[in-house]
Amino acid sequence: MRYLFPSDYMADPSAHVFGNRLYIYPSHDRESGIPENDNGDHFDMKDYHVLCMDDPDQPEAKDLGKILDVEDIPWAGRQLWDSDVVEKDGRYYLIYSLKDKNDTFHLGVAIADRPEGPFTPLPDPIRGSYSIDPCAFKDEDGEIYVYFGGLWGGQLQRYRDNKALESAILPEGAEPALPARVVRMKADVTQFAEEPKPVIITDDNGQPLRADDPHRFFEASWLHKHNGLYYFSYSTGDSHLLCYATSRSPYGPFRFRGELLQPVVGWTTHHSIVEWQGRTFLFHHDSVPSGGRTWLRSVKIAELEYDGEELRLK
Ligand code: FUB
Repeated sequence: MRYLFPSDYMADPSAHVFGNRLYIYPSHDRESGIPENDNGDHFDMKDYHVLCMDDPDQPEAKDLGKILDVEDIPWAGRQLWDSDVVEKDGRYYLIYSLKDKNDTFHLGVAIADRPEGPFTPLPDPIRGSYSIDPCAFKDEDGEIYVYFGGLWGGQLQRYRDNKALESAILPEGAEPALPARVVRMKADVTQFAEEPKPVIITDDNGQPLRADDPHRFFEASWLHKHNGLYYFSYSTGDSHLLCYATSRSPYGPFRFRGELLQPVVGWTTHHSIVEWQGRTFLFHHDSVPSGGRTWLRSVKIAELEYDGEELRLK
């Protein structure tokens, strides 16, 4: 494991290979002076940059500069959190998390003709979108699915059946854990094509993971496909693990398979997984370089390997 961009704080790295290059779309952490709280107000990011690499073994990633600023987004309130980019027909769609002027998270879309941007934001958030942490996955048949959701500051507990609740409900104990959501995108990649569905993660007996299971979903969805199998990976939040689960369908249900990463320094753990030049890489972050300040994180790379269907750090 090594740090990829020591000269600035970046987090939540979403990596993709477009052409011969690997692009990393991170959150751009900064010191805003807002005190740390469970609402995540201290994660007060204002813009996105894109990093790139031409070789997996190069010592550092290169910053290609700013690709979107919160001031250019008409519906913006505050806090640009995790994002992801998907390519379709030669155009690039940045799907991002942002609070509106009522302090409610939604997902937005910004479009570019090149992976390095600049990205032009659409005037409104995606209709029916809520919560945070979009992962945009393009399947082999060209369909694009977005996986999203995050608890606590990510506001997922404020929704049931895609409708806002009057007050938040967090399942407890033996109740089924709150699931991430998956939704297929319309052909123009700007709106949902259907109602989001729950991403159910089960144990070996087919039972949904319980709310008190340390392996239950919290935030940071990622989806990749290997040998026809869909791998859904995610952060467990307050138990600080990165875990994965597999399915034969992009909609799941996904069977819990194991832990990918043990807790890192810093409260959050977040990642992406990408196959590049015949190898598989984990991009993630920790807060070691900032001395443990959870809101000032640094991007890292590690190599993964398969053992049959199982995935683990190399
Ligand atoms: O970067 C802000 C938030 O922290 C992300 O959206 C979460 O996944 C966590 O990493």
